[in-house]
Parts: sequence; structure tokens; C-alpha cells
Amino acid sequence: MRKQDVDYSLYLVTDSTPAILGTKDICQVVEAALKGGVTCVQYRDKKSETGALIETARRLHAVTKKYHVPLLINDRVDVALAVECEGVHIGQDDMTLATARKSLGQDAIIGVTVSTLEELDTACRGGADYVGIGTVFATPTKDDTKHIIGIVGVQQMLFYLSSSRSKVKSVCIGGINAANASQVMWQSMAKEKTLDGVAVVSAIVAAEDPEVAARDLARLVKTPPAFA
Ligand code: TZP
Ligand code: MG
Repeated sequence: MRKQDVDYSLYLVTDSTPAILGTKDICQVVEAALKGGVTCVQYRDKKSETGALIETARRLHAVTKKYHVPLLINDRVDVALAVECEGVHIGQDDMTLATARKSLGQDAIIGVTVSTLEELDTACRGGADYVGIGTVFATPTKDDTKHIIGIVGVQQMLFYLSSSRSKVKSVCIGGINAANASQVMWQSMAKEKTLDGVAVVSAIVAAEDPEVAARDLARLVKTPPAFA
């Protein structure tokens, strides 16, 4: 899988907390979501110890490989190296992009969370493959009231990416679900630049049927509405 060809349109971020995952198995949820049309998976687990992270990441990688979909690890370059998956996703409080790139090499996918134009500029100049723009809407999944940027914030970021002719891919995250995915994906258009996708946690992981939820979201993000 060449990293330039990665499809970010429906990006699943996992969550292992009982409030969101319930009693389901994370690998089964991810496989169902892949069947439904998820195109990229990030394993995000803030609680488990390193050994458990590696074990779960290995199981997840076996699943994502079957669907030719990349697996990225939240925060942990060491886990990504241990399981030889496709890359990592780092936030502003994690290791720097330069450090992650040095450890993982040019072929790895590295994504960075950005909430401001300055962070976006730094990530683009630093060689991020994609940016996770957010938090778009307040969400119980992540206690992040400081960085709610709304659709207007997303539009500003897309305007920057468009005017700087950046090749960096972009997805949005935070409070996105079937009720607003189309609006987020298509109303955020700034000139010729659109988002490359939306990232969701609870809309798929907490869904009664993750496969159906993913299929629904995949249709919404891949089909521009008539007005767009
Ligand atoms: N980063 C910004 S918001 C968020 C992360 C990981 C959580 C998004 O979760 P949900 O359930 O899709 O709102
Ligand atoms: Mg992080």
C-alpha cells in the first residue's frame, strides 16, 4: 500500500472504554466497520499497558491487512514499530513530528492533530502526511472544550491548505455522526479544496451495529449532495 494512495474518507478511531465500546471486542468492531466501508483505522487506547497495547495492535493489524486498510497507532511510535503497522497519529502534546519521522522513516504515515492555523502550518512544513482537524463539535468522547473550532474553523484550515497548494491530506474529528457528516464533509469546501475525510469514534464504536453505521457514513462522505 503506497501512502500516497491511502483513502482517508472514512477514518475510524477506536476507543476501548466501556462507556463507548461496551462489552464488545475491539477487533470484531473494527472488522465489522471495515466490512461497512471504513478506509483507515487508528488504534487509540490511553489506558492499556505497553504489552497489552502491542498484543491488541497486532490483532488489529491482522484484521486491517485483510482489507488493505492502514492501521495507525495513537501516540505510540514504539507500538507501531513493534507491530510493523503503517504509521502513527500524534497530538500536540506528544513527541514531535521530527522525532516520529526519524524513528519510523519516510514510508510511514504520520498524522498530526491540529486545532489552530499555526499548528497546521507547523505540521505541513514538518512533513505530516495528513492532519486531523478538530475538535469540530463538542463530544463526550474527548474532554476538550478548549479546542472546539466548529465548521468555520475547518473552513479556515481548508482555506490555508488550498492557498498554500498543500498536498497534506485532511480529516476532521469531533462529534461527527450520520446526522452531520454530510454537512461537515461538503459544506466545509473552500474553493477547490475539500476535506479528504471524516474521522469518527462513537458513531461507529458505540453503534449497535458498527457495520451498518460504517456503511451509512461511507455513503454520506462519498456522495456530494446536490447543492455542493
Ligand atoms: N480528537 C478530537 S475529538 C476526538 C479525538 C480523538 C474524539 C472524537 O470522538 P467522537 O465520538 O467521534 O466525537
Ligand atoms: Mg496524543
